[in-house]
Amino acid sequence: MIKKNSPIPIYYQIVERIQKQIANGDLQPGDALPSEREFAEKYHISRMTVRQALTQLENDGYIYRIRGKGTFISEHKIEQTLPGLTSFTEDMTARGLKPGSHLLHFEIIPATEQIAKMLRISEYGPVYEIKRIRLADHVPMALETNYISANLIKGFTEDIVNQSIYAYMEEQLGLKIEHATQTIESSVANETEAKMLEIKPGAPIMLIQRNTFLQDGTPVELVKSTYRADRYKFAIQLRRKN
Ligand code: 16G
Repeated sequence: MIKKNSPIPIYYQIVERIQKQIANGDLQPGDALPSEREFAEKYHISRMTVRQALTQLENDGYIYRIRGKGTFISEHKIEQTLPGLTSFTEDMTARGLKPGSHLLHFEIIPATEQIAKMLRISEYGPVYEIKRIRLADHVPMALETNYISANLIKGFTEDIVNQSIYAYMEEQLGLKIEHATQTIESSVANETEAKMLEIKPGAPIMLIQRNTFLQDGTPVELVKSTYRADRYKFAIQLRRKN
């Protein structure tokens, strides 16, 4: 119940109440919330207070509004725990989602100066350029472009790269993928990205670049990914030095 004389602001009590209902499954993705007026009448509070609560929930990604239709509960964000060096296939499987890919492009190209430098191969050396839409339960989550030395990784086919690249490298080639450096930047989707990710142009995305290395230090991949910011979040473990 809403406590009017609590030191916790009323709008915040509403925020927490809705968050709790989402967490325990009483509110499911796609469920409609009552209108501002209905909320205000139900709890005997002002519409301003309701609006403040809904704005916070919207900014934090718990709900979204469609003009003329109402307010709805968002899909849960998929959390990827850093620093676990996991593959997309592992990430989705761990969450009970069906991983999938839609292969957009698969070609061996000559390495540009930058790619050659990152992969520590000679300029114009053969690299696979693999572009995939990554899906979770058939919903697009990310657009991913991998650059991988074709002299290092032999035998990629369209079939293989349409599944798990990491599984092939580890299970079929016996390679030990060990560490990676990764940067994450925020951005907005352009027309092409929006179309492929089934979001609106201008919607928030996360640009992720990963350089992955084998146990012996050999760079194995350079990956550029575009993740939907409405469906993905990254958790980072921090430890204070002592
Ligand atoms: C993840 C990695 C990507 C890697 C891919 C392999 C991020 C940001 N990127 O998407 O670097 O190439 O997994 O996935 O996490 P796969 O084994 O399912 O092909």
